[in-house]
Amino acid sequence: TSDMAWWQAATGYQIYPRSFCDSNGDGIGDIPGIISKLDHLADLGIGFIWLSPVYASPMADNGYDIADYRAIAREFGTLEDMDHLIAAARARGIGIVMDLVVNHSSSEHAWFKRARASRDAPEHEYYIWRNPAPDGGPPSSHRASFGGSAWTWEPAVGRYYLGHFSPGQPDLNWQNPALRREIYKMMTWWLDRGIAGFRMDVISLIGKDVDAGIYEEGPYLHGFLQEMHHETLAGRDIVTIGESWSVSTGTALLYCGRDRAELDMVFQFNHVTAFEDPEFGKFRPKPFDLVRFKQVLFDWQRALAQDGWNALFLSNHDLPRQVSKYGDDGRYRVESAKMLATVMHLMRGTPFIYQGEEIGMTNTAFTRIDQFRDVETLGHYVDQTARGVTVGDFLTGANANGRDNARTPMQWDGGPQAGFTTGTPWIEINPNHATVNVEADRADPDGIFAHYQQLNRLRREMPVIVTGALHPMAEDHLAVLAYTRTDGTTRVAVVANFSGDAVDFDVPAGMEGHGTCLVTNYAARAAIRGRITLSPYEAFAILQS
Ligand code: TEU
Ligand code: CA
Repeated sequence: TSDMAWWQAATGYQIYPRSFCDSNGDGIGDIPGIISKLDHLADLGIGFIWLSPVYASPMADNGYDIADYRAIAREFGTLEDMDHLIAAARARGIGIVMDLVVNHSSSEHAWFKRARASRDAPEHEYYIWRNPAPDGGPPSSHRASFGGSAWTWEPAVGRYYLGHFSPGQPDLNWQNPALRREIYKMMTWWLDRGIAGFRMDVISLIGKDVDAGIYEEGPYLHGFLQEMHHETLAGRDIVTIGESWSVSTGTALLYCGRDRAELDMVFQFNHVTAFEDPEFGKFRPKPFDLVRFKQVLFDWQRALAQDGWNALFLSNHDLPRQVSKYGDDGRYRVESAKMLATVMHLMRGTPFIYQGEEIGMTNTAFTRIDQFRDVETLGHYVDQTARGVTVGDFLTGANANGRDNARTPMQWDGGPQAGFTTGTPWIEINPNHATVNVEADRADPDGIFAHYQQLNRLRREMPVIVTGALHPMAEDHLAVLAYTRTDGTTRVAVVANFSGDAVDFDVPAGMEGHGTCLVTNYAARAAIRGRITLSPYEAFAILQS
């Protein structure tokens, strides 16, 4: 319909550039590599790419530490390559959504170099400085996300600066109007290059009140987002997705409500944090519980049913591969990859595919800490082993939830370096690339890629899948996730078995009926009523009439 935005009907695809495709054999993915694979993405049927950071950076956090917002990292290419990517994608109907990392910069940014050299530099105020505590120690006990204190001493100015993530990622001081103007100018500069929008890194942190100890969703957040919208985003046909690890169903509409003039969507993580250990966090995962998981996802569906819009995803560059976390990456890899895709893509919202997900890539298992590259994993390794966690236990947690395990290179073919590079990859390639790769999967008409193509096609062709109301079904069932989508007289029933066993399912009255099977990972079903038995990881959608 005409009141539907392009980004509601589109599927997003996340590229983690370092691991996507290396064009020059230095072992690092790059922009020319991405350009060479655009046809793969066009065939998949996506509408836009969320490109993780490609800006100039010392790569302490693989680009989430930006040294120059208007330059491209040398290892990724040039600004000319970037313009070429924007145009080549656009020619295939694909928009480029840039990652906007403005809670912090790199400590190598020219602003920070001036800021740390003198209290009198205007840029000093672009960052967050505090005097030492009376004992000379850091101003507060706040810990950095990647381990250690969040405060770093700078002798040249006799103050500590805040690095909420790590010392290489000093927090920008959003209280400073000149800094905010610089950021808005930079955003406009990118928008004028023809990009399709921004994914905004940890955006809920920018309104922090450090002295009150408030970091997430602080008192200044929505004022800044409204100002940003007014100064740079308004009047452009773009998409904005704000990342927040703290947003809840209670606060979501403050960001993406229709009348707020802030953002279009949020990436929320309630379905992830529900399974983290309160003390040791992600490195000590709690067992998965489907009922709890459904409750979180359905609560989000209910909360944004009338206003706002959901961003649908299970995986990204910070999270485990979905087939390893929520499915079965062994015997039922193909079935469970298709099941998870079906469930997520047919909910109400905009679905995102994390590179490699479209062929069912799995988490890579590492056996030694020196195989990891990630600042988060390495920082927590130091912290947690110092607290008495054994190396073995830490590695188990890291293999389950570490970021690098899902950042290994794209597996394009079964060749020596998976077709990713002709050189030595920056991180080891998953040995299963011999069988799990784009070439093999795409050659199979029943492959995972073909399944995603089908889901993307349905989204383009059937308005009920984009905007139809979602009705949760069988919310207490221990193994089955089910819902219907309705739009006038059209109804789509979606049923998925999250277990590796055959499961009996008493079809709720609200989804009984017969019709046409739209998508399935087993033999097509036409009718569902009474008690049905679902095969391991079976998932299907039926258009009921
Ligand atoms: O992630 C936000 C964030 O809070 C992460 O530290 C998250 O808690 C963690 O990765 C979960 O494992 C964003 C980016 O997506 C991430 O890659 C960056 O490292 C981080 O911000 C800092 O920019
Ligand atoms: Ca390269």
